[in-house]
Amino acid sequence: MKGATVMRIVLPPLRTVTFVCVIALLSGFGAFLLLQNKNELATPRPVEKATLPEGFTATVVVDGRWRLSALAFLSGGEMVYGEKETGKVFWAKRKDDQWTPAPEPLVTLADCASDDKYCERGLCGLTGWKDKESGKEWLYIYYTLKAIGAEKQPTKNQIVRFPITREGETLKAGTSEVVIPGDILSAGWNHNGGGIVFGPDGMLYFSNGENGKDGVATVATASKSWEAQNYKNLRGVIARVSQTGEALADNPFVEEGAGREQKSIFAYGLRNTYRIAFDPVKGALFGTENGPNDWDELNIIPRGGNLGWPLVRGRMDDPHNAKMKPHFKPAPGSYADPIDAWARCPSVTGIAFEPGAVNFPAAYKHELFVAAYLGSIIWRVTLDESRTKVVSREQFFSMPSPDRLPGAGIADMAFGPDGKLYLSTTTYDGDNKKNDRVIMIEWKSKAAEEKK
Ligand SMILES: [Ca+2]
Repeated sequence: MKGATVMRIVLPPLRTVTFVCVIALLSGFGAFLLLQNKNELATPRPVEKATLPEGFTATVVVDGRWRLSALAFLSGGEMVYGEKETGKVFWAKRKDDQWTPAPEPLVTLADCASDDKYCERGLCGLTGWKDKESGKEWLYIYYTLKAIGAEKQPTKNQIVRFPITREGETLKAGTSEVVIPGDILSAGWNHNGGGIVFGPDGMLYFSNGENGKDGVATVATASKSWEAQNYKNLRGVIARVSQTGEALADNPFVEEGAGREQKSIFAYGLRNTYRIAFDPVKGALFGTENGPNDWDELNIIPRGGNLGWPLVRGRMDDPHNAKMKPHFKPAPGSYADPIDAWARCPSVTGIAFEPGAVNFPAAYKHELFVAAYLGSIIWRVTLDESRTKVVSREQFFSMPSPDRLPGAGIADMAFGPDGKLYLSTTTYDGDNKKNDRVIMIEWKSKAAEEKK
């Protein structure tokens, strides 16, 4: 995600509370605050003033959580959602068309970096995976470890997995195993990635940012960002590993003498790819990419690809890149331009493909959705037949105050097995630490139509 100027909007506590209350009362939403403790708002309830195409609705289905940085679904249809700083992963079950959140967390990461001064560190990503042969299921978590030993601040991200079992209607998580150890995912305070998904090949893909501070490097002024152009370490990359974290022999940078990190890399040249998703139609890997203050990107991430950071922002042929190009000599065929870019960064976060008109209308079948933190926007992206070019990008959803609380935005987004689109929010001010929620977007018309 973006740097401190965007992420850390700090207001004095009194001013924050006053601002929230004024907005709430002006909008008519104040009745909720007057009738109920603000930490215990009723769910489900409609999202006030959400902007959506006709026939769609947005409903708060989980509330009272804090900084929900990650959201995913398990094979039984359960929703799991993780809090960035507490390291807690909660879960909810859908029954009789209602989501019921379990009161106790499924997992608590006791060693998760837990202070908000760590900015983009903490619980960064979640995904579920079920082995079809053994029937075993796992929850994978990408997170930052607390400072270890003499360290003054956390410096290590790791990936672990927990075996998942079911007892009646209750989910249980067993003892965790380390999949990717922290010593090869060194963390800076920002650009910690956290995109984590299984591919159609059954392999684990994850994104790590370059852990560098903002800034555009040239050869002459090489900065930490330059590490994104170094495919010998896992900074500024997409990695591809086995279910248990081993580098794969058919990865693009495997060569004699290469270390584990290089052998794990699938693509490089990335600043901070926050989320990744596979196209269900053609199987290509897509990712959102956070630019510094300009040029957020939507990328197709090819095997062995160089995505250009820090030497190219947005498209290579854009005039602002002219001074960078003389230094940039990617290997033939390796460089990949973004398929879409935002000149002014909205801080793109979540990315999800519609699973096949399960709940959404037929016109939305396999459409791509991209979310942004700023303004809580979701765009509908239509691809051409080859699925490699953007035909159109139109705003699908936005959420103003009061449901967009001060400093709150969309952190993650996923389609559920019910074909509905779910998003989680992360608040960067507010002192009650219970502002965040999961919102469900569904097409009501389909249910009404089917009843006819
Ligand atoms: Ca790029």
